[in-house]
Amino acid sequence: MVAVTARACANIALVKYWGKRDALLNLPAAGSLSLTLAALITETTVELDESLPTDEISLDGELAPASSAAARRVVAVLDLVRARAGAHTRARVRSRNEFPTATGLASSASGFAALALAASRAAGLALSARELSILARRGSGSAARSVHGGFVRMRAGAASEDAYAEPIESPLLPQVRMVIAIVGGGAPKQHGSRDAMDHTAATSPLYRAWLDLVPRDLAAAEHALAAGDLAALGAVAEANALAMHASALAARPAVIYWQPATLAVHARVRGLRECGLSAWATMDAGPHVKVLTTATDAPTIAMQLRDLDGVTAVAISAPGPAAAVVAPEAPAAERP
Ligand code: 2P0
Repeated sequence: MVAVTARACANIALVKYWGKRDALLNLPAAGSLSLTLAALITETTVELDESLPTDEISLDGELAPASSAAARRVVAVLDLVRARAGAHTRARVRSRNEFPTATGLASSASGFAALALAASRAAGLALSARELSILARRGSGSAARSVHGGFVRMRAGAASEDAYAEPIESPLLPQVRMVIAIVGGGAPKQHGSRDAMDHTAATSPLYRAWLDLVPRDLAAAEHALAAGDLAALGAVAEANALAMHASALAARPAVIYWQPATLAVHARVRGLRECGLSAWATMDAGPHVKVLTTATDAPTIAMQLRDLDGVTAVAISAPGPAAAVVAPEAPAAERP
């Protein structure tokens, strides 16, 4: 029996991934750009066991029924690993989220990045970072980015082998923080991101405009990262998130993630910015708001958001590291 444990951090996109061009290979319709977050960690152990008749998957301490969508997605990644390794052994998978706030943030990004790393190592594969990112992408598009730490660019690519993520260096990295405001107590969301992005792509009259916008926002964000211009990066991130939500709002029927407190957080962020703080809001497929800021301003922003009705938890995260194997420990000679 071989058991490998890996850890990966979730990430927040500053230029969003919203729509696929190939569902089977999980190829994104466009590139994206993100920040990996130290506070949102998934730890996953994959143990290959000859005696198991089927894969056994436990998520946050609960066994996932084999017929569940979550289990089927995990098994699909395990099958890719087995095919590549020429193996047939079934796996026991235990995955646990270490998120500071009450639910509502469970991340397929950190989950599938940790799974891809733990499963490939347990099967004896030593994948390159690029191969690992491609494997993680097959589980979840955003997971391709969580293979790396810091700022990350996801390439849409022309084919499956060049749709992968890679780190981007920026002088902004040491100073950036993300304040995460949980809205609505972390209740399960009404529209899963996968279905919502497919529905938006299929029905929203604004989807074409979204696809036209992404390359421009990616170029602006990369320019801001290279120049160390947090205000420019924040402006692109906030506008890009609003454009993604505009496309979802225009879908028929509409995909609406906004709650009253979501708007209240946005208004407070704009107000704090007018007072001279560094603060730009972004949102994913849910009512929560994440605020891009600096280490200096993060405590003030967190305090200001905690006050708002409907905000049930607030956490501050620093940039996070790349996905890594934590057990078994690498021999000293192989450690970085
Ligand atoms: C992102 N989201 O870029 C965007 C913004 C949600 C909103 O990536 O179908 O769970 O598994 O490839 O990665 C969420 O989409 O979608 C996501 P799948 P995923 O972070």
